[in-house]
Amino acid sequence: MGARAELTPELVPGRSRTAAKTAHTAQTAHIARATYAAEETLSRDALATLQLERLRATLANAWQHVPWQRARLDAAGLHPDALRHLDDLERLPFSVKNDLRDHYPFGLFARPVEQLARVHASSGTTGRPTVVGYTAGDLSRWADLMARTLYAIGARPGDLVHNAFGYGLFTGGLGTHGGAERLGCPVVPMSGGGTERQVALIMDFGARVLCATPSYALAIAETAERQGIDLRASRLRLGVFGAEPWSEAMRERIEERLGLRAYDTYGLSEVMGPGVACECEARSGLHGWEDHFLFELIDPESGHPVPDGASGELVVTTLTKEALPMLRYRTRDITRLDRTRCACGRTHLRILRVAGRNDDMLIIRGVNVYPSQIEAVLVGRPGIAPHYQLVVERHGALDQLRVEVEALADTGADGRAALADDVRHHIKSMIGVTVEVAVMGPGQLPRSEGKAVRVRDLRSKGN
Ligand code: DLL
Repeated sequence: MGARAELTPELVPGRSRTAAKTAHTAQTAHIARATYAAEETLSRDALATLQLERLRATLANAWQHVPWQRARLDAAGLHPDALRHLDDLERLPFSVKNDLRDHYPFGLFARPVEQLARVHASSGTTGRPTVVGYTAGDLSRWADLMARTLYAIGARPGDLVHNAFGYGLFTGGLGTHGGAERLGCPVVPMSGGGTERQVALIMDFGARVLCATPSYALAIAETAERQGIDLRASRLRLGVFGAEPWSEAMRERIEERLGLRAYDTYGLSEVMGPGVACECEARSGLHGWEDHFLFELIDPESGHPVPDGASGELVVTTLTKEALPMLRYRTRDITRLDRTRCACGRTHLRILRVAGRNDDMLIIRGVNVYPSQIEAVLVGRPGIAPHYQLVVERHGALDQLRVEVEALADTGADGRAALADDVRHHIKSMIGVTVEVAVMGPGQLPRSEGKAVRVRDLRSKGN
């Protein structure tokens, strides 16, 4: 691990908390070159050498221990000893979520179950769950990467971390927990739910860092406001938010209502969990930790690489996972890559904000729409609360989108009709799609306690 700089700004005695928070925000924006690990600033050449060495070891691990991987590697003529360049990996076909499902539960593991330290799994609401495993070494590297992630956003040893990511089979809670402990931060292992209690403990314990899905962070803010508690006056300074797509507009709302600086963090259980990529203080994309993962961006239709700057599907290869090496895993997440040097001094590429999943993209009358694009239009519109749901229905041969939003206050039928007109108009002019808008009364839409369910697809039900 490299040298660390101590940057924690203390509250200035005699100044209001809010003023101190503003000072902190200004200060963090100028912080640069403070890293948790020396690997974060390796030269590109050194990074490529390390990646090649680790990729060889990963292929060897997969080839020796996972019959399915061995067959694929052999068929591609990619015996681990034959790997000369990182690009050689392109000869190997992609792997997908169904490969994990087809080998349920442990068929793609490179270690027998007795040698594992932990197992996580997806909820399995749509088919068999995908099961992922970790050796003790994997858990330790995960904790390091999550500590690196927390450090990158400005958390420092001793900062109290309120962890509202779900604990359990979901990787968010325990993954973040391990990283906070590794960094030397005391953790409050809240998990999701019990929102009034979350508010009380944030206030009483004086948490400095909040970890949650962005939709749940907003639900916490709303519950506090309803209770007459001003979380902006709490000790919260930093937010680590992720596990679902969210917009810049949502970031602004969350920062305003919680009085903290909000950072985006990305990950997926198939390749590890949270801690795969994270924004730094520059907030101009998420550094993908390239000493542990290889990132590619492909055209989801053709599978061919897309040029830097263009949008495509992220493909990830693990470089240090022992229990479950994943080779060329198609994430379905649509993003862009930025390989230019970041102001913070880190050399790892940046993954731009994930717009959404390929499989969440709606095609409404020929227009491709991601829920996060609708969110960007809705959040912050006057009179509208930042909660929404999208209902997709089929009328005859045409797919129709109903956008359900919530009025901030009880405005009566006329007020609701005016709000609906305003939202419909802005969605049409900014995204180019005609939608139906239903304005509900305050508090009528469901609130998330984890990953928000944004889309209700009624098409398969014959509507
Ligand atoms: O959501 C891991 C995680 C936990 C990441 C906590 C960040 C914070 P999964 O449940 O396997 O793992 O879901 C992974 O969630 O493929 C994306 O579609 C989506 N996702 C995760 N982070 C972001 C993000 C965790 N920052 C899937 N922005 C991924 C947009 C995200 N989508």
